[in-house]
Amino acid sequence: MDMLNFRSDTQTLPTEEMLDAMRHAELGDDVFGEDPTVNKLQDMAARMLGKEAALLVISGTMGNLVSLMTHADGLGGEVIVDSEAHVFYYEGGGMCSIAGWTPMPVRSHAGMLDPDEVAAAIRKPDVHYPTARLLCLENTHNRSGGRVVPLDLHKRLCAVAHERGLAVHLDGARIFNAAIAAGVSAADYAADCDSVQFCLSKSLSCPLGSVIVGTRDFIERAKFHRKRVGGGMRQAGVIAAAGIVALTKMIDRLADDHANAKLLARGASDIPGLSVDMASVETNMVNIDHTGTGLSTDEVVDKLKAAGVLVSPRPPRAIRMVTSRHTGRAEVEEAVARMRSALG
Ligand code: TLP
Repeated sequence: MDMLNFRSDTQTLPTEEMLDAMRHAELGDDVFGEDPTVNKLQDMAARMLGKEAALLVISGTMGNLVSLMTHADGLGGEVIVDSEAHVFYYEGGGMCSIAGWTPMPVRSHAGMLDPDEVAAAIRKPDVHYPTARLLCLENTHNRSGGRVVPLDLHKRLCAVAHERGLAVHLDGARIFNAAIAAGVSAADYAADCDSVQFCLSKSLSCPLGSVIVGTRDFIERAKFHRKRVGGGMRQAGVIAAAGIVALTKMIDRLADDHANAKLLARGASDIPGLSVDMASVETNMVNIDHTGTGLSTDEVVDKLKAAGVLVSPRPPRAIRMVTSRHTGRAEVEEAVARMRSALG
């Protein structure tokens, strides 16, 4: 076997069926709303998430940014956001510098925000404070190792925000992983949110693309902000065609990635120097603590790379491995054997 790539599900390649669909897609100019394949994908996405309308964007980062620009509506204000959330941690500060929000970070605990801590972070209107207008959630939660926020906690967090007049945006980059693991539907999570962005790339295997869903009015306004940041696409049906395959064929198989992540976690935790909190492995990610090896995170990443296993650093004490359709049971078993000989 060649290099085994567990860095991220962002590295998945399109299926043959996606490539065929892209080749034969019926196309038009989507800035004019005239690409039939884009329109079909957007209708499908809105239906699946139980929302009025949907908008195709280029990436998850653009999905979050355009959603936040739309909620800001030129006014900005304060956004309550997990300090471990992707939108705060990994998106270049676009929420402040482009969308105009002032973040009020609240730290989650193993991926879970505490409704009482969120409530406490929402300050009463006062001439000194930016006005709190938005709560950002993330599910599955990336930095905690793909943890699933349970539906009842998710609903309580949305209620805390709505009771105080805040809107809720969900970064559901991996919402279908969350739904499958929780045994509910993506629409169940979307129901209490004002906007959701989810990725067609990542485990669903599209080469690119994310979708924002919300009310018809929200999506009309989001279209304006997408254009402002250069995301108005022309014959985008080539992207949407792969997205339609993703939504019809690639969701049910996510359970395999979750089972393989558990197998990987069990194998890794048997290697001296490595440990995994098994309860944290709920979807396709595994955060592995390497403290017992006495090595730095970079040293562990380099040793594993030399042994033919690509992983992501989570300094100072961990690496992250993500399963996908390219890393099935055989690849997981081979990776564990390589890790054992590299670090043993
Ligand atoms: N996450 C990537 C890296 O950026 C860290 C990864 O490898 O996991 N929301 C969440 C929760 C994400 O995990 C990501 C990507 C995004 C948004 C951004 O999506 P893209 O990469 O399409 O802009």
